[in-house]
Amino acid sequence: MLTLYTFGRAFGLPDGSPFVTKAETLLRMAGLPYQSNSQGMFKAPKGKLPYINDGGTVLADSTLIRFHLEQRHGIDFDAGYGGEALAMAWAVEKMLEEHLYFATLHARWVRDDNFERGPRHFFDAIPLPLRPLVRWLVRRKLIKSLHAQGMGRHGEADIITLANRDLDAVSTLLGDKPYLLGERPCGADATVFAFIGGALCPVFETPIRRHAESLPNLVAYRDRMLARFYPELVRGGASG
Ligand SMILES: N[C@@H](CCC(=O)N[C@@H](CS)C(=O)NCC(=O)O)C(=O)O
Repeated sequence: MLTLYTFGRAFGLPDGSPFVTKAETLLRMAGLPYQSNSQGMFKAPKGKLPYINDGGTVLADSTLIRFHLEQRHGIDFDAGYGGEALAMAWAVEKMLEEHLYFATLHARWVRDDNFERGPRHFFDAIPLPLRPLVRWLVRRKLIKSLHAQGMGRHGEADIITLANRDLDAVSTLLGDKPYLLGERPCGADATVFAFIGGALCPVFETPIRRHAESLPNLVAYRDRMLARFYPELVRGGASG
């Protein structure tokens, strides 16, 4: 059976990582049987999660995993959609992965209060004498990578402005449709759900989350996707 390597359920989300959530949502959309394994980080072929082992084929990166599912298993995530709509969906995916992602990383890892609520606990399984050092090293690496990427060079107010533009764009494009392109989910909905769900995560206090909460179609979309693909995570209709 296909194995998906994950961080594991966290913060009421399918996974602490939106990229893992995206890959798992694609598997659920495809209806393929799979098992999750949250012990795979040290063997990750690219040093990141998610990756899969599909009958001996080990493959990292959520988008490459999608292409693999399409090619190996004949899944058509975008059935019924074409042309301009799919080009727009691709652009939305990459905006969320390459732009909004870094703003939410900043909110979770740089702000002390959010770090204490969330990422700090990723290290809870490390033996106590080593834990503070490992936590400090990983946080420092993350902050350096944000600086190298560019988002980390902005002040918090500018980061919020930039992130809110992404949320507004998704909200406008979604409009009153149930899914990004229409009545049925397309492949990009796995990504939109993962990143909008992350932005709305109630564990983290951030103006980005508050802006997302002020866009009712995004909240309804997150709830719709959660109910459809993760009914086990829905408690009284909320995702927290
Ligand atoms: N392009 C990759 C990005 C994956 C990614 O950035 N994963 C992060 C978690 S959100 C990770 O594993 N980071 C661990 C590290 O950098 O050490 C994908 O689409 O899968």
